[in-house]
Amino acid sequence: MQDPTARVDEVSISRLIVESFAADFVDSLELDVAIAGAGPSGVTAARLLAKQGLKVAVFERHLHVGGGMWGGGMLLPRIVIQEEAKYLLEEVGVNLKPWKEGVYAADSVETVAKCTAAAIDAGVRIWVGMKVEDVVIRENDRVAGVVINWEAVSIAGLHVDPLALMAKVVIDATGHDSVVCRNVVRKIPGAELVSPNKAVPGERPMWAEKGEAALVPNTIEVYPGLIVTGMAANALSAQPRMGAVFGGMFLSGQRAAELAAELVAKQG
Ligand code: 48F
Repeated sequence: MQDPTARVDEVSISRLIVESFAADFVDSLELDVAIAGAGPSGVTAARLLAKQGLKVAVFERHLHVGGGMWGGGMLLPRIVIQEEAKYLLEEVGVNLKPWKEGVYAADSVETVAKCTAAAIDAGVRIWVGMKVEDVVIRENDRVAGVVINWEAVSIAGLHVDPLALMAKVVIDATGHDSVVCRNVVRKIPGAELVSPNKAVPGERPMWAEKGEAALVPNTIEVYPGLIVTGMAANALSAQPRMGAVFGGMFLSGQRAAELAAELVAKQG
């Protein structure tokens, strides 16, 4: 019998990696929906859109997905989920432990793993180590895609031009920093987001219940072609942070998916 290790010489390993990456990445250059950030809101939006047959990719600047979920509350790996969001976790197989009426505990590692796996199984491509650094615009300054670069390039401070790809809709799921929205405000003169002073005011101090309640109503098309979800939505509307309670993040991701699907359908 042939030695199976004989097939994996250095050149064939390198060729497989480059060719396999190139084929999948080229397929991500024209998307229905591009999502910046692989936290709970971004991954949930991605999964629900891909389930409807839309072509979706998530760009995550870190090498790991999951955003703020891993560390639970102060490194204790548990997150809190409310009744309203329970089904979004149960449908991906997360085990929820009832704590008191309408409130559940979830293992943060299990939640990240299962939400991510379900998104990939639904057809989402997740590109890690890639940072969304800008948007592409078209007529009337409509957001029409994203500009990406390696996060490692930013860390090294190298002057390297980015790549860009087109998307019918872009979702800012970058969490507290609202990176995509900030770029739009900074670069498009007169760009008017939800905030009355046209800026991104950032989140307010903690008020768990108020912050949670604000997440879904603040999940909107904030600029033509750009939807904001998760903590980015609260930061844009100067709403409070909420700590390790996550139901609102998953529900905001679901709302972002509904809005994005409507926008994609309008564009045909
Ligand atoms: O922060 P994050 O988990 O965002 P989220 O979905 O959820 C917020 C909660 O985790 C938590 C909270 C709950 O109480 O307040 O913070 O709103 O995930 C955001 C992801 O976006 C990535 C970042 O590394 C993280 O994984 N990210 C940030 N900037 C960029 C980015 C960027 N420019 N390009 C790509 N990814």
